[in-house]
Amino acid sequence: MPELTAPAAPLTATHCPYCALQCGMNLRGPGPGEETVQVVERPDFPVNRGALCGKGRTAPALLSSRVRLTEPLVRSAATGRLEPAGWEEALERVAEGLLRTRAAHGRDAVGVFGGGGLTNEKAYTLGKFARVVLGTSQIDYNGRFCMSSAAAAHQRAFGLDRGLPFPMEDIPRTGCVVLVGSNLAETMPPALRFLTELRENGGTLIVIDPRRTRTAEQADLHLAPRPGTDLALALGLLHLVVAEGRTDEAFIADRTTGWEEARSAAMAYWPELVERITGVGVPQLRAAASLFCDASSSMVLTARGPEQQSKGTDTVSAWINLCLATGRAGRPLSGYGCLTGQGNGQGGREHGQKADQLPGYRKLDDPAARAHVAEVWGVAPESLPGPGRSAYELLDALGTEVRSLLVMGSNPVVSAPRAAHVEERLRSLDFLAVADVVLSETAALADVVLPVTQWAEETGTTTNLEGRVLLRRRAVSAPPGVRSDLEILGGLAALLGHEKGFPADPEEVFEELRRASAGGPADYSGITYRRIAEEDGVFWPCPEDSAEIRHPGTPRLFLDRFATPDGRARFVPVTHRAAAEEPDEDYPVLLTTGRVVSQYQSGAQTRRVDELNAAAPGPFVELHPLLAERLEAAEGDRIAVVSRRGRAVGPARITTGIRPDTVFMPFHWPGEGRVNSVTNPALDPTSRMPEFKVCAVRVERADAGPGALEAG
Ligand SMILES: Nc1nc2c(c(=O)[nH]1)N[C@H]1C(S)=C(S)[C@@H](COP(=O)(O)OP(=O)(O)OC[C@H]3O[C@@H](n4cnc5c(=O)[nH]c(N)nc54)[C@H](O)[C@@H]3O)O[C@H]1N2
Ligand SMILES: Nc1nc2c(c(=O)[nH]1)N[C@H]1C(S)=C(S)[C@@H](COP(=O)(O)OP(=O)(O)OC[C@H]3O[C@@H](n4cnc5c(=O)[nH]c(N)nc54)[C@H](O)[C@@H]3O)O[C@H]1N2
Ligand code: SF4
Ligand SMILES: [Mo]
Repeated sequence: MPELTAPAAPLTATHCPYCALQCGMNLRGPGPGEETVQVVERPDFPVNRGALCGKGRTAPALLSSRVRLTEPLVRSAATGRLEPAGWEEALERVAEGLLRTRAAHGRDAVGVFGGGGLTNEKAYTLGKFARVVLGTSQIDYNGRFCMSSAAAAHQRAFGLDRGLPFPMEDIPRTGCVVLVGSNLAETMPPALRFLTELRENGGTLIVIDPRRTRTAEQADLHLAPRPGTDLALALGLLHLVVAEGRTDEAFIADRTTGWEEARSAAMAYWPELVERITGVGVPQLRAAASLFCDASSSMVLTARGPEQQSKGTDTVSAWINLCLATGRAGRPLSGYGCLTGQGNGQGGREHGQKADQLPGYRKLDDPAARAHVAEVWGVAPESLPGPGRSAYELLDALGTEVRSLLVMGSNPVVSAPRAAHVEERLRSLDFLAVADVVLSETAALADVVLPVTQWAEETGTTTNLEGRVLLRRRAVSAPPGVRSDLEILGGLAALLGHEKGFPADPEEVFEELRRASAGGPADYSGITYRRIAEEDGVFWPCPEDSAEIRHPGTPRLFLDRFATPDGRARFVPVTHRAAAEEPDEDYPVLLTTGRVVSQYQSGAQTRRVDELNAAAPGPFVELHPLLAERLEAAEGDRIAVVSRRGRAVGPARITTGIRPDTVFMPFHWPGEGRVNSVTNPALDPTSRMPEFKVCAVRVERADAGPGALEAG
C-alpha cells in the first residue's frame, strides 16, 4: 500500500508585519502537529524577490509565543495590579473611563494615539472613531516621529506627499543616488540589492551619515557631517551647482516657481563656510556635486537622519531645491524620495489618524474636505472637530488638558523623546487603555489592556514606501481570547451609542475608505481587494474605475506636472540654523540615535523573539577611540550618556566608524538603556517632529559617576 502523507497546507501570499518595504512572503500551515506557521519564499513580489531580513523570517514566532496577550487585563481596585478579565467587562471599563473624562472635562480631554503599523482600515477607523464617536480633536500617532518632516516638505514643493515618486526598481537604473541619513543595509536589508545593482550598472552611490554604517561601506563617496548640519550641506551643494553653472535653466523656467529666492538664500553658503559648519571638506563637497551633476539622471533619498531634526522640514526642502535646480525631478529615473519607515508608514499617514487630517490625505480645516467626508460618515460637517495637538504635544498634555487616552499601535514609553517625562505624564492620566499584542512598557501602565490579533490572523491593506497598496491576508486563526482592532473599535463605538458605522470586516471598511478618499490627494477609489490580489499591489492615486476603463494606478508621479494648482514645483527658500541644543562646556558631545538590524522600534515585538534577541541582546554606546581614550574606557565598559533630561547606560562599542565628537545609541530598549531618557523633544515648527537625531550630552564611565570614587 502506498504510504499516506498529509497534503501540504496551502500557501497564503502576504506581507511582513514590520517595516515599510512590506516584503512579500508566503505563509504555510500550521500543518498537523506543528505549532507555528512557516514562512516560505515568495520570489514573485518585485520589491524583495523572496529575500527577507531576520525580523521578517522570524515574525511567526510571536504568533504562538507564550508571551503574547490572550485575554483582556483590567487593573484591580483592590490589588492595583492588572488582572485577567472578560471582554465585556474590559470594554465597559474603557467606555466608562472615556465617558467619565468627557463628562467632567469635555470632549478634548479624551485623547487617541495611533500607529503607522496599523493597516489602512484600522487607521481610517481609528480617525473616524475619534472624530465621530468621541468627538475629540486630540488624535495623533507615532508617524509624527517618523516621516512628518519629509511629508511637510513634499507638500510644500510638490503639492502631494508620497514617500517615493517612483517604484524601487527604478533605483538601479538611475545614474547617481544620494542616500541621506539612511542605514538601509540594517533598516531594509533586502533593498540593499537595488544599490548593489546601481553600482553594477555603472551608477554611483553617495551616502551622507555621521557614521560609517554598513550602508556607507557600499558607497563611492561617504560624507560624514556633524549631526544636525545636513541643511548647510545641502545648501552648500546648491551653491556649488550654481557657481559651476550646472543648473538646468530650461527645467527651472518650465516646471518650477520661486527659484530666485531659493537661489539667493543658497548663495551665502560658500564651500569654506559649509566645511566649518558640517566638518565635510571642500574637496568632498565638490566631488559630491560633480557626481550628482555628471550623471544623466540622479535621485536624492532621505530617511530619518536629516528628517528627525528640529529643522527637518527645511532640510528636506533644501535637498528638493537641489533636485529642482538641476532638473532632477519630475523626469524618468530622477527625483527626490523619502524612505518611509513603518509597515504602513505611508497609508497610516493618509487616512485620518493624524491631528490635522481627514481620509484621502484631505485637510481637516478645508471646508470642502469636511463636507465630503462628513457625508460619507453620515454626520454634519460642523460636528467634526478641528485639528488637534501633534504627537509629542499630546503626550506632554497628558494628565493636565488630556486626561484619558486610548493607545493603539505604539509604545511611547520607549519611543517618545524625553521618555521619562512622557512616562510620568502617562502615569498621571485619569484613565489609560492600550490595545496591543504584548504587554508593552506602555500597556503595563494601563488601566485596561486589550489583546489584539496579529498580522497573519487578520486581513487588511498596507501602503508601502513606494505608494503601492498591498493586501495582507489572513493565514491562520487567532487564539480564542483576542479580538481585532476593528472589532474593538466597533465594540466601543456601540457602547458609546454608535451601533452602526464601525464594521469589523476589513473589506467593508476598505469599501468605505475608497469613497472617503475619492477625489482627495491620496485617491484609493479605483482600488479593490480583488485588484490588489490580481496585480500584486496598486499605486495610488488610482481614481475609480468605470465599467469601460480601469485606471492603471500611478507608479510614477509628476512626469507631466506636479500636484500644485499651477502644475509647477515650488522652490522653498531656506537657510541653515543650529540644532535646538548645541554642545557646551557641561554637555560637550553630540548624541545621535537610530536602529540595529535585529530589533524593531521600541522592541515590544522583536525583544520577544529569541533569535533576534540573541543577535541584538541590548543597547550599546558607539564611540570613537579618541573619545574612549579621554574617558579611559575600554570596549564593553559601562558608559553613561547624560543630557539635561536624563541618562542612559550601555556598554562601550569603540569604532573609528563614528565622528570623534559624536556618540550613537540605538533606541530599542527600556530601562537604564533607554536612550530616549536623554533625547530632546525640541520640535520642528512645521512638522512638529522631535529632534531625535541630535542633542548635547556628557559621556562618562557609568561606574565612575558622582560618589563612586568616594565609595571606594
Ligand atoms: N532593523 C530595523 N529596521 C527598521 C526599523 C527598526 O526599528 N529596526 N524601523 C523602521 C522605521 S519606522 C524607520 S523610520 C526606518 C528608519 O530607517 P533609517 O532612517 O535608515 O534608520 P535610523 O537608524 O534611524 O537612521 C539612519 C541613519 O541616520 C544617521 N544619522 C544620525 N544623525 C544624522 C544626521 O544628523 N544627519 C544624517 N545625514 N544622518 C544622521 C544614523 O547614523 C543612521 O545610520 O527603519 C525601518 N526599518
Ligand atoms: N531616539 C529615537 N527614538 C525614536 C526614533 C529614533 O530614530 N530615535 N524613531 C522614531 C520612529 S521613526 C518611530 S516610527 C517610532 C516608533 O515607536 P513605537 O510607536 O513605539 O513603535 P513600535 O515599537 O512599533 O510600537 C508599536 C506597538 O504596537 C504594537 N502593535 C503592533 N501591531 C499592532 C496592531 O496591529 N494593533 C495594535 N493595537 N498594536 C500593534 C506593538 O506590539 C508595539 O507595542 O519611534 C520613534 N522614536
Ligand atoms: S526588510 Fe522590512 S519588510 Fe522586509 S522582511 Fe525585513 S522587516 Fe520585513
Ligand atoms: Mo519610523
